[in-house]
Amino acid sequence: MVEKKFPENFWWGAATSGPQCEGSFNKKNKNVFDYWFEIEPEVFFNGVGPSITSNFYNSYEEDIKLIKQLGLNSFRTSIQWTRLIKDFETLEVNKDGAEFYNKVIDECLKNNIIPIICLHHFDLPIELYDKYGGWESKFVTDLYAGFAEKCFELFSDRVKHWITFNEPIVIVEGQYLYQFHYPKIIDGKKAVQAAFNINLSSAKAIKIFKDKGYSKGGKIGIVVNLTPSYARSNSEEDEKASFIADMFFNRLFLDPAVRGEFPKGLTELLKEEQVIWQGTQEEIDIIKNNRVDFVGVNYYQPRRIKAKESTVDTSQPWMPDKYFDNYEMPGRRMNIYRGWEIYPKGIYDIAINLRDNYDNIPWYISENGMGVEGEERFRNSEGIIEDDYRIDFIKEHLEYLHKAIEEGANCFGYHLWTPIDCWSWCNAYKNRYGYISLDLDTQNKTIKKSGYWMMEVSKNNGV
Ligand code: BGP
Repeated sequence: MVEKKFPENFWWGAATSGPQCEGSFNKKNKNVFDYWFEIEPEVFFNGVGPSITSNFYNSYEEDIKLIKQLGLNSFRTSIQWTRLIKDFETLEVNKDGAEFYNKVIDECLKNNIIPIICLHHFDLPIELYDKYGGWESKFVTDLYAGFAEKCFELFSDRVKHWITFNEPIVIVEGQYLYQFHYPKIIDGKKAVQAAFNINLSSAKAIKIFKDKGYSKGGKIGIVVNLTPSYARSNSEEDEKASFIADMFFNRLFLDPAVRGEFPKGLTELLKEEQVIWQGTQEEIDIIKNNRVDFVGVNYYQPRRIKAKESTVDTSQPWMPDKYFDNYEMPGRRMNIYRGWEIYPKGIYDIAINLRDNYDNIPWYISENGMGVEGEERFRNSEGIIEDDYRIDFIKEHLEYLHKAIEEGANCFGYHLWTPIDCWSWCNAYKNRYGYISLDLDTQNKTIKKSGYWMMEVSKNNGV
């Protein structure tokens, strides 16, 4: 029995990215991960790099058919800057790259699947880091805008939903704070400048999209990973710490994208610390005047925060962690494979926050999911992986999402990460997320129990 119906035309879908499903196969230029694997392969789980990943480059037709078979009506992937563009400054296009993305888009449309195309999924060209310092550089914001324009020019006759960046705060955290993306720098001031420049890049792409008429019949948004910030207690100190963490990790991108401005409290704090970004009035106006049409929200885990207890080493460069400590709440429910807390109510809290504080902007869940190691042990005699834990995980999140929609949240879809098991950066193929399993040796793809379950959910438009 279907107890919870979702709105008409709800997006049932799944998301992946170019670097993670098609990898570097037949690519002429390298991104930061391609390069990092070349110099430090041992960092990547079992030494598996981005060369073929899930073979989407060669098997996109079969893969899109499988996605169709799940009953999904929408699919997000990304265009790799390093695949499409041969020369980042003249914007000379690599013909193979353009042809590949044309075929992927056409195949989606042939199968009645809405393609949602992202322009940046952690995949900065290494050349732009080496020459200009990557996101630290204003010049790179123009190169990115040029790349975005090229994508609109080539594909916007068919692609009607664009995403400027996936999880921009993760780029900042990974590259400049916590060392999980190359170049693994620890430098809060550079992190802050990169955050400003990525916001500016996104706004520049939106400006081109709107000014040059690509927005006719199309929409553009950003995907942010929101980690609702929960204070350990309602003491003033814990609440303040949690408020600051929220400004840095959530609102640093959400606010400029939707409201056109940075949170005041955050800019004041960064000024006081003398780590505020360099930004001209003209740049601030570009951000202000070029906001997103919709938001994609990736939700995996909450952020639990307590007032700072450890001492801050003032001889070290400034870090946002100066104001808070992470809090390990006793009894929290964990996904032990990924080390992330499972907290389905977080999705409800996000929905209500967007409803009440962000003008109820249209949004969708662009990623949610559960990465599990060693799923082969759950394969039954008929060859199907019985991933009941994933079904439970999705169901619980959908229930909270449904409740929020009933209460007026403007959510128009739910995408799982990911349709087919794909490459997880440094974790490579350790944890599997898909509705469809991948045998890495044979590249065989088989639908999991959760995939069969999703067929019913999408058919019934509800759980
Ligand atoms: C998000 C990213 C995805 C994906 C997912 C799962 O942060 O947008 O690219 O990888 O998380 O995380 P992971 O692969 O690190 O387990």
